[in-house]
Amino acid sequence: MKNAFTLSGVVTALSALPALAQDGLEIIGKPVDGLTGFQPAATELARDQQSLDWLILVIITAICVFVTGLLLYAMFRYSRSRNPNPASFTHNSPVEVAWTIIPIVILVFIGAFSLPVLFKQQEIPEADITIKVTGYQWYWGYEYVDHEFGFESFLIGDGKVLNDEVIAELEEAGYSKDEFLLATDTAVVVPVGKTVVMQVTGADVIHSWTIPAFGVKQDAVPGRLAELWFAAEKEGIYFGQCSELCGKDHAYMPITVKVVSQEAYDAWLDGAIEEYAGKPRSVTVASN
Ligand SMILES: [Cu+2]
Repeated sequence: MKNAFTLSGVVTALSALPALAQDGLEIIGKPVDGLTGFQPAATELARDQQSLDWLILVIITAICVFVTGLLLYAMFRYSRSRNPNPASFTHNSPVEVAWTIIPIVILVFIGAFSLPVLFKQQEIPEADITIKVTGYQWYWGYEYVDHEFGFESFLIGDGKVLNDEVIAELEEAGYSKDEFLLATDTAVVVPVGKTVVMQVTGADVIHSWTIPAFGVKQDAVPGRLAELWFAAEKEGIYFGQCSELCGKDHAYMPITVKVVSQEAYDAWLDGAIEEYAGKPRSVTVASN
């Protein structure tokens, strides 16, 4: 194995294109064994969603504690032994008005915080970079539409066993065995801080494209072009997984997004345009 690692190191150093975007990138957005909760928020959208989640968690916890307390009190205070003759009234207007008005107020309060978050996700801003993503059984295809090139992105390994061969493949692509089932052979590369609009569709059945750390998820429906947007704030590697059951290999079509500096992005873009025969960058600049 040692030899394979050394060899893979050399291969990584030599293969300029994939390694370039990877160098020094920290893996930020990925599930971690034994942890619960959210992945670190890497966009404003994800931060908003996580704050909203906390707000609602506080509210529902308070309601659960209150209702449980009332139940326990009623069970104790009005048990048959303590209260042999139950009251015989049939209604209580003030209480009924209160249990109608208070939930309405709580729901309006939640809506006042949740609707702006929803609108922010759904109102697609002007894009710095537009990428069309197509879900296939069972991999993703990406098109950088401004530059007219595209590529496909497959899971590293066959998803079934993590053997030495797959570990070597992962190492070669700059990952470790911890990224098995998450890492892909090619990745979406975007510059940090730029507004990226993803146009999401499916080629065969419905898939769903997501990066949890960005707070985005969009069904990829054949025949429809849906959109999502994000502006990642921190350089790093982020993973997602197809999130709509799409057939037998649904679990084996992960998503890798690398957020890199503008310079690294430009260099990657030039390499990708060359490799995938896209439209050179200068053409787009001239037409702006
Ligand atoms: Cu799927």
